[in-house]
Amino acid sequence: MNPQFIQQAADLIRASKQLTVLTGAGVSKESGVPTFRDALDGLWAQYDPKRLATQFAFETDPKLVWDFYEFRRDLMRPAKPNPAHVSLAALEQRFPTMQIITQNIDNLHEQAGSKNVIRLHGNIWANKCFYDCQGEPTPVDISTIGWDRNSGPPPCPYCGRWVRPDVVWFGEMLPPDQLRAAKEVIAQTDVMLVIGTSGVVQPAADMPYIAKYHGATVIEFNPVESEITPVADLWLQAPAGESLPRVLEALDEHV
Ligand code: BV8
Repeated sequence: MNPQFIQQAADLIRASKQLTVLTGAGVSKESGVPTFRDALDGLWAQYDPKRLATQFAFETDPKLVWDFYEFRRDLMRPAKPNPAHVSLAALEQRFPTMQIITQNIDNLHEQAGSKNVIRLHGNIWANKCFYDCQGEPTPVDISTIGWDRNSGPPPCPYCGRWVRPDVVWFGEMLPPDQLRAAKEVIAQTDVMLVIGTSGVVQPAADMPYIAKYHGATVIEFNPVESEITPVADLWLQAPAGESLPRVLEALDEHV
């Protein structure tokens, strides 16, 4: 990776007034969490996650979709924040107004110590009543429910109907409060880091373009070209777990 790009990224971040970070599945890759584009193995290799992560799939086969999320929870459970998550938490220490906007549902930014995290697509560790029977959302703590875990989703303790993961499925609206918070900070952003996203899923994928429209400088951290690369002012073509720590070192060199 070009050391000049590291220095340029550090200089842009150092001079930033509102530093905003958009992350996708790639930031958790080095924690051992497969991205959406990674072929899943075993039983799930035959399924397209985009077709399973929908209300229709859940209503059609609640056990299949519930087991898909249990499979991913089992994959994510041992995952620990990697140097990319840790670097972002350290960056927030230096830039207190820094805001992370994440597409991820694995909670690894929070585990690394990041405080300002907007979660666009929910949290795989949380569950809710499929019908939000007590109001939107109706959170459900499944640790308090005794049910046959081989039978698919547990029954809602309030209405007895399905419980589902508290994540945003394809075709569902994003949580309005999270989307509003993201739009507000993007309008004030002068430097946006875009880390580990293919830039396909809307409306997250539009966010770097909107930031650019508002005059922001966009720095992409991704080993592979993405839908965001065309709008990036700087592209650090390396795994984020390698490039982000080097940018922080370069930041410290000129303190
Ligand atoms: C909505 C939670 C209103 C569930 C997820 C406009 C145009 C076209 C389509 C649409 C549109 N508006 C809405 C849509 C439909 C849809 C959509 O975008 N479809 C896509 C497929 C075209 N969007 C929606 O439905 C959204 N809702 O807009 O509501 C509406 C509704 C209907 C119709 C119109 C409007 C809801 C989207 C949320 C879906 N839920 N997650 C779950 O996880 O199970 S999205 C899910 O997939 C992830 O959260 C993530 O966001 C996405 C995968 O994207 P990435 O994070 O980018 O991951 P990916 O694997 O793709 O890429 C990883 C990248 O990392 C790669 O580039 C790789 O090179 C890089 N990488 C790898 N290793 C590293 C690395 N980078 C750095 N370091 C490394 N080491």
